[in-house]
Amino acid sequence: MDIEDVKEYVRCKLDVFTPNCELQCEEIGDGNLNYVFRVRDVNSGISVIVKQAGVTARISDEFKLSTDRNRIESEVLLLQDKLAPGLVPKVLQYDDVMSCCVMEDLSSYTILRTALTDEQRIFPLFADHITTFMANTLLLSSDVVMNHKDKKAAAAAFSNPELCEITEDLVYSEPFKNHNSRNDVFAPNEHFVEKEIYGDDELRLEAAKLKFQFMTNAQALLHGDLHTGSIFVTEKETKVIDPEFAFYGPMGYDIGNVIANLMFAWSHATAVNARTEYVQWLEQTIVDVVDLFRTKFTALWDASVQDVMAKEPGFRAYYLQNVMADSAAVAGLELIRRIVGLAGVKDISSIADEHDRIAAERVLLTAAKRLIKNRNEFEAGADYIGALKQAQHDVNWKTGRENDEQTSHIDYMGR
Ligand code: SR1
Ligand code: MG
Repeated sequence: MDIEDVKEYVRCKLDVFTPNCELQCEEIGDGNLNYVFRVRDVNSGISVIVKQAGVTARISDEFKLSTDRNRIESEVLLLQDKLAPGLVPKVLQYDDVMSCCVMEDLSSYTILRTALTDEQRIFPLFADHITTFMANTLLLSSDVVMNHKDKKAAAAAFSNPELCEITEDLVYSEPFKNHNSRNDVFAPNEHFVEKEIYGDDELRLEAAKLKFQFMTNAQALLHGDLHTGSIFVTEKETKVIDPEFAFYGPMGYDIGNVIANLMFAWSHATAVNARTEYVQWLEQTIVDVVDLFRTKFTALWDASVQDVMAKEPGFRAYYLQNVMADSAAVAGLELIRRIVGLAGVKDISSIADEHDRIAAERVLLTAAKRLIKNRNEFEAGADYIGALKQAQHDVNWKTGRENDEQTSHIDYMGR
């Protein structure tokens, strides 16, 4: 739909607007896939969001995508609102024919990535909100809690092969091989990526194991793309949006995405010398996301576990340990794919100083490798901060040595 179509559509389809009302409409989408319109009644001030899925991705016709993703997104938002009340926008209606969903307008909120990267704002309740969202939506949609036949029916209803294929390609394959020749590596780090990522056999083997785990472990109904661009915030509230990549997959995929994207914010803040209070809040938020998730997951497990064998002593600890290891690995994969692969993040691309960006990328790639290879060692939130600090130290040490050896500017940039 174009802007005039959207006005006509909501006038006809929505009770909240009268047939003769005066409407304003603008296209506000900044994502990679869809078209997002805000429509407002000039007199009443009432506004809604209309999100429409096209047959190709907004960023490139190369991605041919089923419009069924709009049905999945709408149904998942309705379900998540039951599992984690108040943490997703309200869906007013969705329409299979037009592949569009009408939902609550969150214009008083800010996208978390923008608030962190451009504004360095602190959100004291974010870790609490996002861990409630993840513990509830993941555990309560799993076989641990659900009737197993209902869970299998849900897994079939939310089968999402085309969006999963994007993730299988962009997260789990291309960053390690560049076989489709569409990676987007920052030129001064090309040699570093060739050696440390494409050239690391052990890393590629672990990525292969993780890819098949992503494709086969139908553990819980994931959001599927839970980065800071999929989260709206105010100081008091959090709303998770855009679950069009939702499907039944490993829980760690959502948790690892949240952690990695907070690491991107941390990396940006460090590169631009953000104020200490803000950097400390980001570090504490990474710690809290991991530790609060564990606490909430454990309490919710005890309150809601249904499966007879899942009640065996020791099984909860075994299950959670696997989820935490997957989360660490996915955090590493997300860090690598956003630096090496096709879909970057502005936290990194907006670092203006070339040397700062070179260092920021190398620190995150170094931490990412540790997160993937040593994933079983990441249990508590502090482990993630330890990996970042260790990587910072390793990269500074190597850079210092290169400078001591009077490596030329060009050599250093290209190494
Ligand atoms: C072609 S889509 C590229 C990326 O945008 C989405 O938000 C997902 O993260 C996907 O990988
Ligand atoms: Mg999205």
